[in-house]
Amino acid sequence: MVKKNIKPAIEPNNLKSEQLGQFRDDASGQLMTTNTGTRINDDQNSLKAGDRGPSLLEDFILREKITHFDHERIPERVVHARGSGAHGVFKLYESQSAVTKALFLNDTKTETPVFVRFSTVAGSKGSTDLARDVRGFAVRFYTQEGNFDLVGNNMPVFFIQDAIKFPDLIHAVKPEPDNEIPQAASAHDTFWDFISLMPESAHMIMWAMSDRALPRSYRMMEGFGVHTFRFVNADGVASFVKFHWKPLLGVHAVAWDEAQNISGKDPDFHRRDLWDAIESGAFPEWELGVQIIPEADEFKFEFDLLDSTKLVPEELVPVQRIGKMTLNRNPDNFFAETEQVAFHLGHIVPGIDFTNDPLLQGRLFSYTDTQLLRLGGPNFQEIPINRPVVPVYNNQRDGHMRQAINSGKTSYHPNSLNGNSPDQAKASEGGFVSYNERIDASKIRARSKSFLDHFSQARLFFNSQSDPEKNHIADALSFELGKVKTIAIRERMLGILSLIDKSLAAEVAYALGLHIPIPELPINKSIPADALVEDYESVQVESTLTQSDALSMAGTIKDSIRTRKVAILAADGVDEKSLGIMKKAIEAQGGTVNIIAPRLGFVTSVNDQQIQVDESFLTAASVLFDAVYVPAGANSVASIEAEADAVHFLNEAFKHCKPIAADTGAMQVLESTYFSKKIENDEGVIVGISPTELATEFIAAIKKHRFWEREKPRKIPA
Ligand code: HDD
Repeated sequence: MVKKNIKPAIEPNNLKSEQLGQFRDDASGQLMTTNTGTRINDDQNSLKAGDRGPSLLEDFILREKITHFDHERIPERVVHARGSGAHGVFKLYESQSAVTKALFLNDTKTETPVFVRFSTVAGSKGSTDLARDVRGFAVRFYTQEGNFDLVGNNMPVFFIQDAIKFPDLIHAVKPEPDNEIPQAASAHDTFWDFISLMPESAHMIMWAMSDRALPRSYRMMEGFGVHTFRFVNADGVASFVKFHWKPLLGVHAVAWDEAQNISGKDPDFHRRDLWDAIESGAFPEWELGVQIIPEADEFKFEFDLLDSTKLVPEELVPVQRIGKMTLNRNPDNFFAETEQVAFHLGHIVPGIDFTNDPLLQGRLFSYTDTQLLRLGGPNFQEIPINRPVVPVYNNQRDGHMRQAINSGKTSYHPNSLNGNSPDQAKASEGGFVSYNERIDASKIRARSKSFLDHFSQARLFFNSQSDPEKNHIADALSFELGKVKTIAIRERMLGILSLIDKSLAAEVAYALGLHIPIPELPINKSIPADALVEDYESVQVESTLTQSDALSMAGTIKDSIRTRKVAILAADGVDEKSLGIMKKAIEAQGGTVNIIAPRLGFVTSVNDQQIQVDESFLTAASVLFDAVYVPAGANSVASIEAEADAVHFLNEAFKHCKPIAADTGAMQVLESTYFSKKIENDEGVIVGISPTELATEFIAAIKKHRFWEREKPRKIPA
């Protein structure tokens, strides 16, 4: 009888995120050594033949140091190269055992450690955070049954339906190959050339041109698993599932003009925001939501659940919030953790399974393949950030940089020399059993006809937007297509837009000075060589749902000013009471206040108090803040008014629709702005009331985030 040697699964409550930190190294108070542990006596000088002589090859310290330095870089990710990570925990509200047997979704007592990496898609590793782009939202759950990676985005749909088009999409959006221009931007010919020939991207383009592509913060974005996945319960019953992340701070955006300015003033804006929030203890939180669709309902919808260019409207299948993720610890080392983390949709646990979505299926190949190049070999799972918190036993051996010292003689299965260990786990022992899906089909290279309606959900999205959001989409398209040099591409895009919404197409055509051509269906030049055009003619479906509130950001949570940044403009002679009341009121509600003055150091108040300055007008910019306040104090007010950068600060904040408040004694500053005549009618400019009332009203305004109605009302040409 062969002896089984199966180690018990780790006890849920022993799962600690510190387990991931067992490799952490702290050099504080230590002496310097070489990599082989020899203590270094002189790290300032290379070994030479005489103090003015040539360096010697013998210098093992110099050679080791330079060699390591020469190899410091690894290839950046081919997409999502720019990112920021954080550790945290996931806590389940209620057992989901009815739909999935995944233990981390059954056990409400365990806090499952997570590591999250947010990213942009198109730009290089050092590019700006504020590009108009999709944001990656990749979450690793270190569960008691192994790692589960939910590698999603902040938009619920994707540009393409089949993974075979992914290299084309990315080649088109990346900087153009001849001159490597532009960095981190889709506003160029090759991107729109491709998109204008790919009507399946129409829905995603609406999202990418919307304010969702310009998040105020990673902490204020939704996340989506995008594909339809499968849940399987202990009885083997499967249902379809869509994953959502709902931020507790609501979903908020910046203005496009603002985004472009932030890219200059602070290209690390989102990275800094995430880092600072966690350091200050204002831990970002999201609820995990699921839309569950019984298998029997697979064909109940007007779209195909396997088509990643479609979402399941929340009105049709409500999102149930099943748990909460809290990000509570910054990485110790960017490279070791954020850069080396290797996400993969194929990192999955029993109770969760794939569907036949052709985009998902292709991804299942791509991620491991990409890690082999990026991380240099097959042992990347041994890197601390990639290790599961449960033990790993198999017969995989050797390879570059192998860390494990596998003992014993056997590295094969079956074996008798080691009691047949490690042995396979039965389903009852937690072994992963793929869902037993019946497939009866011909081998065929084709796209299902159920994938061919490309416009109804693009229209649903557009129709669900508030007026300011619609205007922003029209502006974004006018900007992006305005940067496209080839007129035929602009025109082809107008044709596509006219199939989504005629008024949108008309507004963009007006901005571009073009007429809308009659779109020819299929616009898709990418149809297979021998395909019948009729087969590919877009199947025009009119969605029965004409509007979905969940698709607009207008109705999002606006109930708190927690972690919002308020600028107070001050100079010598500031009235400390007028400044202090506001500062205290904002901080009491979790907002942060920065005093901005003509120079760094201190300002002296009207009663000779020294007030610390956080930033000068030289280092600060209104685009880095959510709101602005000008306190009273005759000399301070006069200096601010005379400071061109201060007046610009206010003008820009107004242009970007931010709340602005001024003490009655500071009105003269607002009178020097371009918006002085509009103050009376503007809900977001708070003036003319007592300091305490002012604070209350200002805080209420900050909660609303933006006063978009301030923007010019549009007249869309007929
Ligand atoms: Fe992907 C990275 C999300 C389609 C191939 N992808 C990557 C990351 C995210 C996504 C968030 C960054 C992970 C991290 O932070 O390290 N990708 C998506 C989503 C998609 C999608 C939501 C569609 C629904 N991706 C997609 C396709 C392919 C890839 C169709 C290839 C066939 N993605 C990759 C990749 C990357 C990657 C090349 C680059 C670095 C990496 O994987 O680790 O394998």
